[in-house]
Amino acid sequence: MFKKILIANRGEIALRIIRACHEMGIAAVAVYSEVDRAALHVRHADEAYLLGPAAARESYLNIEKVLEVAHRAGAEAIHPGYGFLSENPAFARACQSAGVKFIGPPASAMEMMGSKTRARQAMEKAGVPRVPGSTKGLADLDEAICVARAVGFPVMLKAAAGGGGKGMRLVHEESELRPAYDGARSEAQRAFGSDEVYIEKYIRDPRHIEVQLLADEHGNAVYLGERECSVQRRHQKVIEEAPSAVVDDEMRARMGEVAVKVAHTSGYTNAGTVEFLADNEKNFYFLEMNTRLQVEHPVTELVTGLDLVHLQLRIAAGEKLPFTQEQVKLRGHAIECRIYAEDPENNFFPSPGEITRLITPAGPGIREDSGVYEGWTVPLDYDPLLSKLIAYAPTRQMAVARMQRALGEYFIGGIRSNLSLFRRILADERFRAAQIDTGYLDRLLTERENTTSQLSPQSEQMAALAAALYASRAAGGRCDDRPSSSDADQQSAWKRAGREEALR
Ligand code: MV4
Repeated sequence: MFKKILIANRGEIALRIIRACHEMGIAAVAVYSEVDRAALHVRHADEAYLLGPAAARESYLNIEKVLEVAHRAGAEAIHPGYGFLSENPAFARACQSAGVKFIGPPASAMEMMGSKTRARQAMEKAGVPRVPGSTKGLADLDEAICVARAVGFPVMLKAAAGGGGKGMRLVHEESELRPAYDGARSEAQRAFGSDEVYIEKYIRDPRHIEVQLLADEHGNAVYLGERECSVQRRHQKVIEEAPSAVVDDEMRARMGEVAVKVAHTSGYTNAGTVEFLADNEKNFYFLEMNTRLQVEHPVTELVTGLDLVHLQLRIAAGEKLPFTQEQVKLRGHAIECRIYAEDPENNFFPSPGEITRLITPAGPGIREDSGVYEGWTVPLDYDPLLSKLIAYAPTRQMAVARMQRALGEYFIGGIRSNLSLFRRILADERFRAAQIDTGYLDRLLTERENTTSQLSPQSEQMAALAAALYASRAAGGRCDDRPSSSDADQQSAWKRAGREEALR
Protein backbone atom coordinates (compact mmCIF):
# COMPACT_ATOMS: atom_id res chain seq x y z
CA MET A 1 0.00 0.00 0.00
CA PHE A 2 1.04 3.61 -0.59
CA LYS A 3 2.73 5.40 2.31
CA LYS A 4 1.82 8.90 1.17
CA ILE A 5 -0.67 10.29 -1.32
CA LEU A 6 -1.52 13.76 -2.58
CA ILE A 7 -5.13 14.93 -2.81
CA ALA A 8 -5.51 17.28 -5.79
CA ASN A 9 -8.75 18.80 -4.61
CA ARG A 10 -10.41 20.92 -1.92
CA GLY A 11 -13.58 21.04 0.18
CA GLU A 12 -15.55 18.12 1.51
CA ILE A 13 -14.18 15.57 -0.97
CA ALA A 14 -10.55 16.36 -0.10
CA LEU A 15 -11.41 15.80 3.56
CA ARG A 16 -13.30 12.60 2.70
CA ILE A 17 -10.16 11.22 1.01
CA ILE A 18 -7.86 12.40 3.83
CA ARG A 19 -10.05 10.47 6.28
CA ALA A 20 -9.69 7.28 4.25
CA CYS A 21 -5.90 7.78 4.18
CA HIS A 22 -5.77 8.13 7.94
CA GLU A 23 -7.86 5.00 8.42
CA MET A 24 -5.39 3.11 6.22
CA GLY A 25 -2.19 4.48 7.75
CA ILE A 26 -1.37 6.62 4.72
CA ALA A 27 0.00 10.16 5.05
CA ALA A 28 -2.22 12.73 3.29
CA VAL A 29 -0.76 15.70 1.42
CA ALA A 30 -3.12 18.62 0.81
CA VAL A 31 -2.75 21.35 -1.78
CA TYR A 32 -4.49 24.71 -1.56
CA SER A 33 -4.92 28.09 -3.21
CA GLU A 34 -4.38 31.48 -1.62
CA VAL A 35 -8.03 31.76 -0.51
CA ASP A 36 -7.95 28.24 0.97
CA ARG A 37 -5.08 28.70 3.46
CA ALA A 38 -7.44 28.13 6.40
CA ALA A 39 -9.68 25.58 4.66
CA LEU A 40 -10.76 22.46 6.52
CA HIS A 41 -8.90 20.04 4.21
CA VAL A 42 -5.65 21.91 4.92
CA ARG A 43 -6.22 21.62 8.66
CA HIS A 44 -6.82 17.86 8.50
CA ALA A 45 -3.91 16.97 6.19
CA ASP A 46 -0.49 15.84 7.39
CA GLU A 47 1.23 18.30 5.06
CA ALA A 48 -0.10 21.13 2.93
CA TYR A 49 1.39 23.04 0.01
CA LEU A 50 0.36 26.31 -1.60
CA LEU A 51 -0.36 25.97 -5.31
CA GLY A 52 -1.03 29.59 -6.25
CA PRO A 53 -3.75 32.23 -6.61
CA ALA A 54 -7.46 31.55 -6.15
CA ALA A 55 -8.18 31.15 -9.88
CA ALA A 56 -8.45 27.39 -10.47
CA ARG A 57 -6.27 27.62 -13.61
CA GLU A 58 -3.43 28.82 -11.44
CA SER A 59 -4.02 26.39 -8.58
CA TYR A 60 -6.22 23.26 -8.56
CA LEU A 61 -6.13 22.93 -12.37
CA ASN A 62 -2.41 23.55 -12.76
CA ILE A 63 -0.94 20.16 -13.73
CA GLU A 64 2.73 21.22 -13.48
CA LYS A 65 2.32 22.72 -10.02
CA VAL A 66 0.40 19.72 -8.68
CA LEU A 67 3.06 17.31 -9.97
CA GLU A 68 5.86 19.50 -8.63
CA VAL A 69 4.29 19.36 -5.16
CA ALA A 70 3.81 15.57 -5.44
CA HIS A 71 7.50 15.27 -6.22
CA ARG A 72 8.58 17.65 -3.45
CA ALA A 73 6.40 15.90 -0.85
CA GLY A 74 7.36 12.42 -1.99
CA ALA A 75 3.76 11.34 -2.72
CA GLU A 76 3.49 8.01 -4.56
CA ALA A 77 -0.04 8.54 -5.83
CA ILE A 78 -2.55 11.32 -6.53
CA HIS A 79 -6.28 11.19 -5.83
CA PRO A 80 -8.03 13.78 -8.02
CA GLY A 81 -11.45 13.73 -6.24
CA TYR A 82 -14.25 15.02 -8.54
CA GLY A 83 -14.24 18.09 -10.79
CA PHE A 84 -10.92 19.91 -11.40
CA LEU A 85 -8.43 17.45 -12.97
CA SER A 86 -10.37 14.28 -12.22
CA GLU A 87 -11.55 13.58 -15.80
CA ASN A 88 -8.60 15.06 -17.64
CA PRO A 89 -6.74 12.30 -19.54
CA ALA A 90 -3.76 14.63 -20.07
CA PHE A 91 -3.37 14.80 -16.30
CA ALA A 92 -3.56 11.00 -15.94
CA ARG A 93 -0.84 10.71 -18.62
CA ALA A 94 1.30 13.39 -16.98
CA CYS A 95 1.08 11.50 -13.67
CA GLN A 96 2.21 8.32 -15.38
CA SER A 97 5.17 10.10 -17.03
CA ALA A 98 6.13 11.59 -13.66
CA GLY A 99 6.07 8.14 -12.03
CA VAL A 100 3.11 8.99 -9.79
CA LYS A 101 0.09 6.65 -9.70
CA PHE A 102 -3.14 8.34 -10.82
CA ILE A 103 -5.94 6.96 -8.63
CA GLY A 104 -8.51 6.36 -11.35
CA PRO A 105 -8.90 4.64 -14.71
CA PRO A 106 -6.31 4.54 -17.51
CA ALA A 107 -6.11 7.71 -19.65
CA SER A 108 -7.33 5.68 -22.66
CA ALA A 109 -10.64 4.85 -20.92
CA MET A 110 -11.05 8.50 -19.87
CA GLU A 111 -10.49 9.58 -23.48
CA MET A 112 -13.08 7.15 -24.82
CA MET A 113 -15.71 8.35 -22.35
CA GLY A 114 -14.78 12.00 -22.91
CA SER A 115 -16.02 11.72 -26.48
CA LYS A 116 -19.74 10.91 -26.36
CA THR A 117 -19.72 9.72 -29.98
CA ARG A 118 -16.72 7.43 -29.42
CA ALA A 119 -18.44 6.04 -26.33
CA ARG A 120 -21.67 5.48 -28.29
CA GLN A 121 -19.78 3.62 -31.03
CA ALA A 122 -18.05 1.37 -28.50
CA MET A 123 -21.35 0.69 -26.72
CA GLU A 124 -23.08 -0.17 -29.98
CA LYS A 125 -20.35 -2.73 -30.70
CA ALA A 126 -20.68 -4.21 -27.24
CA GLY A 127 -24.47 -4.46 -27.54
CA VAL A 128 -25.17 -1.96 -24.77
CA PRO A 129 -28.64 -0.34 -25.08
CA ARG A 130 -28.37 3.31 -26.15
CA VAL A 131 -30.90 5.97 -27.07
CA PRO A 132 -31.63 5.61 -30.81
CA GLY A 133 -29.71 8.13 -32.93
CA SER A 134 -26.40 8.76 -34.69
CA THR A 135 -23.27 6.95 -33.59
CA LYS A 136 -20.91 9.36 -35.31
CA GLY A 137 -20.64 13.13 -35.43
CA LEU A 138 -22.99 14.61 -38.05
CA ALA A 139 -21.24 15.52 -41.32
CA ASP A 140 -23.76 18.21 -42.34
CA LEU A 141 -27.35 19.38 -42.07
CA ASP A 142 -28.54 16.83 -44.64
CA GLU A 143 -27.28 14.01 -42.47
CA ALA A 144 -28.92 15.62 -39.44
CA ILE A 145 -32.27 15.68 -41.30
CA CYS A 146 -31.80 12.10 -42.40
CA VAL A 147 -31.06 10.79 -38.88
CA ALA A 148 -33.82 12.89 -37.29
CA ARG A 149 -36.42 11.53 -39.74
CA ALA A 150 -35.23 7.98 -39.11
CA VAL A 151 -35.56 8.16 -35.31
CA GLY A 152 -38.58 10.52 -35.43
CA PHE A 153 -39.10 13.94 -33.83
CA PRO A 154 -38.64 15.28 -31.20
CA VAL A 155 -34.86 14.80 -31.17
CA MET A 156 -31.93 16.15 -29.18
CA LEU A 157 -28.75 17.61 -30.62
CA LYS A 158 -25.81 17.01 -28.32
CA ALA A 159 -22.16 18.04 -28.38
CA ALA A 160 -19.76 15.08 -28.70
CA ALA A 161 -17.32 16.77 -26.33
CA GLY A 162 -20.11 17.87 -23.98
CA GLY A 163 -21.87 16.06 -21.19
CA GLY A 164 -23.75 17.17 -18.14
CA GLY A 165 -26.26 19.07 -20.26
CA LYS A 166 -23.99 21.63 -21.91
CA GLY A 167 -24.50 22.28 -25.63
CA MET A 168 -27.82 20.39 -25.86
CA ARG A 169 -30.74 21.43 -28.12
CA LEU A 170 -34.25 20.00 -28.13
CA VAL A 171 -35.72 19.99 -31.64
CA HIS A 172 -39.50 19.45 -31.95
CA GLU A 173 -39.89 19.49 -35.73
CA GLU A 174 -37.91 19.57 -38.94
CA SER A 175 -38.25 23.34 -39.50
CA GLU A 176 -36.32 23.96 -36.25
CA LEU A 177 -33.46 21.67 -37.19
CA ARG A 178 -31.29 24.09 -39.21
CA PRO A 179 -31.06 26.89 -36.60
CA ALA A 180 -30.62 24.31 -33.80
CA TYR A 181 -27.89 22.50 -35.73
CA ASP A 182 -25.98 25.74 -36.44
CA GLY A 183 -26.51 26.98 -32.88
CA ALA A 184 -25.44 23.71 -31.24
CA ARG A 185 -22.29 23.56 -33.37
CA SER A 186 -21.11 27.09 -32.64
CA GLU A 187 -21.98 26.70 -28.93
CA ALA A 188 -20.03 23.43 -28.79
CA GLN A 189 -17.08 25.03 -30.58
CA ARG A 190 -16.99 27.89 -28.09
CA ALA A 191 -17.51 25.70 -24.99
CA PHE A 192 -15.40 22.64 -25.84
CA GLY A 193 -13.22 23.61 -28.82
CA SER A 194 -14.98 21.02 -31.00
CA ASP A 195 -18.12 21.52 -33.11
CA GLU A 196 -18.90 17.80 -33.39
CA VAL A 197 -22.59 17.19 -32.65
CA TYR A 198 -24.82 14.11 -32.84
CA ILE A 199 -28.53 13.30 -32.63
CA GLU A 200 -30.57 11.23 -30.19
CA LYS A 201 -34.27 10.56 -30.01
CA TYR A 202 -35.76 12.68 -27.23
CA ILE A 203 -36.92 10.72 -24.17
CA ARG A 204 -39.63 12.70 -22.37
CA ASP A 205 -39.23 13.27 -18.62
CA PRO A 206 -36.86 10.34 -18.06
CA ARG A 207 -35.40 9.28 -14.77
CA HIS A 208 -31.67 9.62 -14.29
CA ILE A 209 -30.40 6.38 -12.78
CA GLU A 210 -26.71 5.52 -12.54
CA VAL A 211 -24.81 2.37 -11.63
CA GLN A 212 -21.69 2.37 -9.45
CA LEU A 213 -18.84 0.20 -10.71
CA LEU A 214 -15.58 -1.05 -9.30
CA ALA A 215 -12.96 -2.71 -11.49
CA ASP A 216 -9.53 -3.94 -10.41
CA GLU A 217 -6.40 -4.16 -12.55
CA HIS A 218 -6.74 -7.96 -12.86
CA GLY A 219 -9.86 -8.01 -15.04
CA ASN A 220 -12.48 -8.24 -12.26
CA ALA A 221 -15.44 -5.84 -12.21
CA VAL A 222 -18.52 -5.61 -9.98
CA TYR A 223 -21.58 -3.35 -9.85
CA LEU A 224 -22.72 -1.88 -6.54
CA GLY A 225 -26.35 -1.17 -7.35
CA GLU A 226 -27.84 2.06 -8.60
CA ARG A 227 -28.46 5.62 -7.49
CA GLU A 228 -31.60 7.58 -8.31
CA CYS A 229 -30.51 11.11 -9.28
CA SER A 230 -33.61 12.52 -10.95
CA VAL A 231 -34.04 15.46 -8.56
CA GLN A 232 -31.97 17.99 -10.47
CA ARG A 233 -31.97 21.67 -11.35
CA ARG A 234 -30.17 22.92 -14.45
CA HIS A 235 -28.30 19.60 -14.72
CA GLN A 236 -27.07 19.96 -11.14
CA LYS A 237 -28.08 17.09 -8.90
CA VAL A 238 -29.83 18.22 -5.72
CA ILE A 239 -30.92 14.96 -4.04
CA GLU A 240 -29.61 11.45 -4.68
CA GLU A 241 -30.74 8.18 -3.18
CA ALA A 242 -29.97 4.48 -3.20
CA PRO A 243 -31.65 2.28 -4.20
CA SER A 244 -34.06 3.71 -6.80
CA ALA A 245 -37.71 3.12 -5.95
CA VAL A 246 -38.43 2.01 -9.55
CA VAL A 247 -35.59 -0.50 -9.94
CA ASP A 248 -36.45 -4.06 -8.94
CA ASP A 249 -33.94 -6.91 -8.53
CA GLU A 250 -34.36 -8.05 -12.11
CA MET A 251 -33.81 -4.56 -13.58
CA ARG A 252 -30.89 -3.97 -11.17
CA ALA A 253 -29.15 -7.10 -12.42
CA ARG A 254 -29.75 -6.14 -16.06
CA MET A 255 -28.40 -2.60 -15.52
CA GLY A 256 -25.47 -3.89 -13.50
CA GLU A 257 -24.48 -6.43 -16.13
CA VAL A 258 -24.62 -3.73 -18.81
CA ALA A 259 -22.44 -1.48 -16.64
CA VAL A 260 -19.87 -4.25 -16.18
CA LYS A 261 -19.88 -4.76 -19.94
CA VAL A 262 -19.19 -1.03 -20.38
CA ALA A 263 -16.20 -1.39 -18.04
CA HIS A 264 -14.75 -4.36 -19.90
CA THR A 265 -15.33 -2.72 -23.31
CA SER A 266 -13.41 0.42 -22.32
CA GLY A 267 -10.59 -1.24 -20.37
CA TYR A 268 -11.88 0.50 -17.28
CA THR A 269 -10.31 0.21 -13.82
CA ASN A 270 -11.01 1.75 -10.40
CA ALA A 271 -14.34 3.39 -9.44
CA GLY A 272 -16.67 4.65 -12.14
CA THR A 273 -20.32 5.38 -12.83
CA VAL A 274 -22.47 4.46 -15.81
CA GLU A 275 -25.36 6.89 -16.33
CA PHE A 276 -28.66 5.75 -17.81
CA LEU A 277 -31.91 7.39 -18.81
CA ALA A 278 -34.84 5.22 -17.77
CA ASP A 279 -38.47 5.42 -18.88
CA ASN A 280 -41.66 4.23 -17.19
CA GLU A 281 -41.56 0.85 -18.94
CA LYS A 282 -38.32 -0.17 -17.21
CA ASN A 283 -36.33 0.50 -20.40
CA PHE A 284 -32.94 2.05 -19.81
CA TYR A 285 -30.41 3.58 -22.16
CA PHE A 286 -26.68 4.24 -21.78
CA LEU A 287 -26.11 8.00 -21.54
CA GLU A 288 -22.48 8.51 -20.54
CA MET A 289 -19.86 7.24 -18.15
CA ASN A 290 -18.27 9.31 -15.41
CA THR A 291 -14.68 8.24 -14.91
CA ARG A 292 -14.32 9.47 -11.32
CA LEU A 293 -15.54 9.12 -7.76
CA GLN A 294 -18.86 10.98 -7.61
CA VAL A 295 -20.27 13.53 -5.21
CA GLU A 296 -23.11 11.12 -4.37
CA HIS A 297 -20.93 8.06 -3.62
CA PRO A 298 -21.91 8.03 0.11
CA VAL A 299 -25.44 6.73 -0.58
CA THR A 300 -23.89 3.67 -2.24
CA GLU A 301 -21.46 3.28 0.67
CA LEU A 302 -24.32 3.23 3.17
CA VAL A 303 -26.47 0.64 1.37
CA THR A 304 -23.52 -1.65 0.50
CA GLY A 305 -21.50 -1.20 3.70
CA LEU A 306 -18.40 -0.64 1.55
CA ASP A 307 -15.88 2.21 1.66
CA LEU A 308 -15.38 3.31 -1.93
CA VAL A 309 -12.30 5.42 -1.24
CA HIS A 310 -10.55 2.58 0.62
CA LEU A 311 -11.32 0.35 -2.34
CA GLN A 312 -10.06 2.93 -4.83
CA LEU A 313 -6.74 3.08 -3.01
CA ARG A 314 -6.45 -0.70 -2.81
CA ILE A 315 -7.24 -1.10 -6.51
CA ALA A 316 -4.72 1.62 -7.44
CA ALA A 317 -2.09 -0.18 -5.34
CA GLY A 318 -2.63 -3.28 -7.49
CA GLU A 319 -4.80 -5.35 -5.12
CA LYS A 320 -7.58 -7.60 -6.36
CA LEU A 321 -11.19 -6.81 -5.51
CA PRO A 322 -11.68 -8.39 -2.06
CA PHE A 323 -15.21 -9.68 -2.82
CA THR A 324 -17.29 -11.11 -5.68
CA GLN A 325 -20.54 -9.87 -7.22
CA GLU A 326 -22.50 -12.47 -5.22
CA GLN A 327 -21.11 -11.05 -1.99
CA VAL A 328 -22.44 -7.56 -2.71
CA LYS A 329 -25.67 -7.14 -0.77
CA LEU A 330 -27.86 -4.06 -0.61
CA ARG A 331 -29.51 -3.20 2.67
CA GLY A 332 -31.67 -0.24 3.70
CA HIS A 333 -32.15 3.12 2.03
CA ALA A 334 -29.95 6.23 1.88
CA ILE A 335 -30.78 9.80 0.82
CA GLU A 336 -28.29 12.62 0.26
CA CYS A 337 -28.96 16.38 0.18
CA ARG A 338 -26.33 18.64 -1.37
CA ILE A 339 -26.13 21.68 0.89
CA TYR A 340 -25.03 24.69 -1.18
CA ALA A 341 -24.22 28.31 -0.33
CA GLU A 342 -26.91 29.64 -2.67
CA ASP A 343 -30.12 31.61 -2.29
CA PRO A 344 -33.31 29.76 -3.24
CA GLU A 345 -35.21 33.08 -2.88
CA ASN A 346 -32.97 34.72 -5.47
CA ASN A 347 -32.76 32.27 -8.38
CA PHE A 348 -30.19 30.10 -6.54
CA PHE A 349 -27.55 32.77 -6.85
CA PRO A 350 -24.28 31.76 -5.12
CA SER A 351 -24.04 33.18 -1.62
CA PRO A 352 -20.39 33.09 -0.51
CA GLY A 353 -19.22 34.80 2.69
CA GLU A 354 -18.48 34.13 6.33
CA ILE A 355 -20.33 31.35 8.15
CA THR A 356 -21.04 33.14 11.43
CA ARG A 357 -23.01 30.31 13.04
CA LEU A 358 -23.12 26.60 12.23
CA ILE A 359 -25.21 23.95 13.95
CA THR A 360 -24.99 20.59 12.20
CA PRO A 361 -27.23 17.57 12.67
CA ALA A 362 -26.07 14.24 14.09
CA GLY A 363 -27.63 11.21 15.76
CA PRO A 364 -28.80 7.82 14.48
CA GLY A 365 -28.43 7.19 10.76
CA ILE A 366 -27.00 10.61 9.93
CA ARG A 367 -23.73 11.19 8.09
CA GLU A 368 -22.50 14.65 7.23
CA ASP A 369 -19.57 15.09 4.85
CA SER A 370 -18.71 18.75 5.28
CA GLY A 371 -15.90 20.98 4.07
CA VAL A 372 -16.67 24.01 6.21
CA TYR A 373 -16.67 25.22 9.82
CA GLU A 374 -18.04 28.11 11.87
CA GLY A 375 -15.92 31.17 11.11
CA TRP A 376 -14.83 29.94 7.67
CA THR A 377 -15.40 32.29 4.74
CA VAL A 378 -16.81 30.45 1.73
CA PRO A 379 -14.83 31.79 -1.25
CA LEU A 380 -16.62 32.84 -4.43
CA ASP A 381 -14.01 31.19 -6.64
CA TYR A 382 -15.26 27.59 -6.61
CA ASP A 383 -18.38 25.44 -6.55
CA PRO A 384 -20.31 26.57 -3.45
CA LEU A 385 -21.01 23.05 -2.08
CA LEU A 386 -20.76 23.32 1.71
CA SER A 387 -21.65 19.87 2.82
CA LYS A 388 -23.51 16.67 2.02
CA LEU A 389 -26.13 15.50 4.47
CA ILE A 390 -26.91 11.80 4.22
CA ALA A 391 -29.65 9.89 6.03
CA TYR A 392 -29.68 6.11 6.25
CA ALA A 393 -32.53 3.90 7.54
CA PRO A 394 -34.06 0.46 6.91
CA THR A 395 -36.71 1.82 4.50
CA ARG A 396 -37.16 4.84 2.22
CA GLN A 397 -39.99 6.15 4.37
CA MET A 398 -37.81 5.99 7.49
CA ALA A 399 -34.88 7.59 5.66
CA VAL A 400 -37.16 10.46 4.61
CA ALA A 401 -38.28 10.94 8.23
CA ARG A 402 -34.68 10.84 9.41
CA MET A 403 -33.63 13.41 6.82
CA GLN A 404 -36.49 15.70 7.85
CA ARG A 405 -35.44 15.40 11.47
CA ALA A 406 -31.82 16.22 10.55
CA LEU A 407 -32.86 19.18 8.39
CA GLY A 408 -34.78 20.48 11.40
CA GLU A 409 -31.58 20.45 13.47
CA TYR A 410 -29.47 22.16 10.80
CA PHE A 411 -28.68 25.89 11.06
CA ILE A 412 -26.31 27.91 8.89
CA GLY A 413 -25.89 31.61 9.75
CA GLY A 414 -24.19 34.45 7.88
CA ILE A 415 -24.78 33.14 4.37
CA ARG A 416 -27.76 31.85 2.42
CA SER A 417 -28.15 28.15 1.89
CA ASN A 418 -30.58 25.86 0.10
CA LEU A 419 -31.71 24.15 3.35
CA SER A 420 -35.23 25.56 2.90
CA LEU A 421 -35.46 23.89 -0.52
CA PHE A 422 -34.78 20.48 1.03
CA ARG A 423 -37.38 21.03 3.75
CA ARG A 424 -39.88 21.75 0.99
CA ILE A 425 -38.93 18.75 -1.17
CA LEU A 426 -38.94 16.30 1.75
CA ALA A 427 -42.45 17.50 2.69
CA ASP A 428 -43.76 17.20 -0.88
CA GLU A 429 -46.25 14.34 -1.37
CA ARG A 430 -44.87 13.43 -4.82
CA PHE A 431 -41.31 13.15 -3.54
CA ARG A 432 -42.54 11.09 -0.59
CA ALA A 433 -44.27 8.76 -3.03
CA ALA A 434 -41.03 8.59 -5.10
CA GLN A 435 -42.89 10.10 -8.08
CA ILE A 436 -39.81 11.84 -9.41
CA ASP A 437 -38.26 12.31 -12.84
CA THR A 438 -35.80 14.81 -14.29
CA GLY A 439 -38.60 17.40 -14.67
CA TYR A 440 -39.79 17.07 -11.06
CA LEU A 441 -37.83 19.89 -9.42
CA ASP A 442 -38.56 22.49 -12.12
CA ARG A 443 -42.27 21.73 -11.77
CA LEU A 444 -42.07 22.10 -7.97
CA LEU A 445 -40.20 25.42 -8.27
CA THR A 446 -42.70 26.79 -10.79
CA GLU A 447 -45.54 26.01 -8.38
CA ARG A 448 -43.63 27.74 -5.67
CA GLU A 449 -43.47 31.01 -7.61
CA ASN A 450 -47.26 31.04 -7.59
CA THR A 451 -47.61 30.67 -3.84
CA THR A 452 -47.34 33.76 -1.68
CA SER A 453 -46.33 32.96 1.90
CA GLN A 454 -44.39 29.78 2.61
CA LEU A 455 -44.88 30.20 6.36
CA SER A 456 -47.65 28.64 8.40
CA PRO A 457 -49.45 31.10 10.75
CA GLN A 458 -47.62 29.48 13.70
CA SER A 459 -44.24 29.93 12.06
CA GLU A 460 -45.06 33.56 11.22
CA GLN A 461 -45.99 34.18 14.85
CA MET A 462 -42.81 32.49 16.02
CA ALA A 463 -40.71 34.57 13.65
CA ALA A 464 -42.35 37.77 14.96
CA LEU A 465 -41.68 36.75 18.58
CA ALA A 466 -38.08 35.86 17.79
CA ALA A 467 -37.58 39.23 16.09
CA ALA A 468 -39.06 41.05 19.11
CA LEU A 469 -36.82 39.14 21.53
CA TYR A 470 -33.79 39.82 19.39
CA ALA A 471 -34.55 43.54 19.25
CA SER A 472 -35.10 43.60 23.00
CA ARG A 473 -31.78 41.86 23.72
CA ALA A 474 -29.96 44.12 21.29
CA ALA A 475 -31.33 47.08 23.29
CA GLY A 476 -29.96 45.60 26.51
CA GLY A 477 -33.23 44.05 27.55
CA ARG A 478 -35.05 47.35 27.51
CA CYS A 479 -37.32 49.03 25.08
CA ASP A 480 -35.77 52.46 25.09
CA ASP A 481 -37.73 53.78 22.20
CA ARG A 482 -40.95 53.88 24.21
CA PRO A 483 -42.32 57.29 25.32
CA SER A 484 -41.66 58.98 28.73
CA SER A 485 -38.22 57.70 29.68
CA SER A 486 -38.18 59.77 32.90
CA ASP A 487 -39.20 56.72 34.96
CA ALA A 488 -38.21 57.65 38.51
CA ASP A 489 -39.73 54.40 39.83
CA GLN A 490 -37.49 52.16 37.60
CA GLN A 491 -40.59 50.81 35.94
CA SER A 492 -39.71 48.66 32.90
CA ALA A 493 -40.54 50.07 29.50
CA TRP A 494 -42.45 46.87 28.67
CA LYS A 495 -44.74 47.18 31.69
CA ARG A 496 -45.27 50.84 31.01
CA ALA A 497 -46.12 50.15 27.42
CA GLY A 498 -48.54 47.45 28.53
CA ARG A 499 -50.26 49.80 30.96
CA GLU A 500 -50.54 52.56 28.41
CA GLU A 501 -52.17 50.02 26.11
CA ALA A 502 -54.64 49.06 28.87
CA LEU A 503 -55.50 52.71 29.59
CA ARG A 504 -56.29 53.47 25.96
C1 MV4 B 1 -31.45 13.43 -22.86
C2 MV4 B 1 -32.76 13.69 -22.41
C3 MV4 B 1 -33.80 13.17 -23.15
N1 MV4 B 1 -33.55 12.48 -24.29
N2 MV4 B 1 -31.26 12.72 -23.99
C4 MV4 B 1 -29.17 16.15 -19.71
C5 MV4 B 1 -27.79 16.01 -19.17
C6 MV4 B 1 -27.08 15.19 -20.16
N3 MV4 B 1 -26.11 14.34 -19.51
C7 MV4 B 1 -28.13 14.42 -20.86
N4 MV4 B 1 -29.38 15.03 -20.54
C8 MV4 B 1 -30.52 14.60 -21.09
N5 MV4 B 1 -30.38 13.86 -22.21
C9 MV4 B 1 -32.29 12.27 -24.67
N6 MV4 B 1 -32.07 11.57 -25.78
C10 MV4 B 1 -32.92 14.41 -21.23
C11 MV4 B 1 -31.80 14.87 -20.58
C12 MV4 B 1 -32.05 15.61 -19.37
C13 MV4 B 1 -31.58 15.15 -18.15
C14 MV4 B 1 -30.84 14.00 -18.03
C15 MV4 B 1 -30.38 13.56 -16.81
C16 MV4 B 1 -30.69 14.28 -15.69
C17 MV4 B 1 -31.40 15.44 -15.77
C18 MV4 B 1 -31.86 15.90 -17.00
C19 MV4 B 1 -32.60 17.07 -17.07
C20 MV4 B 1 -33.05 17.50 -18.28
C21 MV4 B 1 -32.76 16.78 -19.44
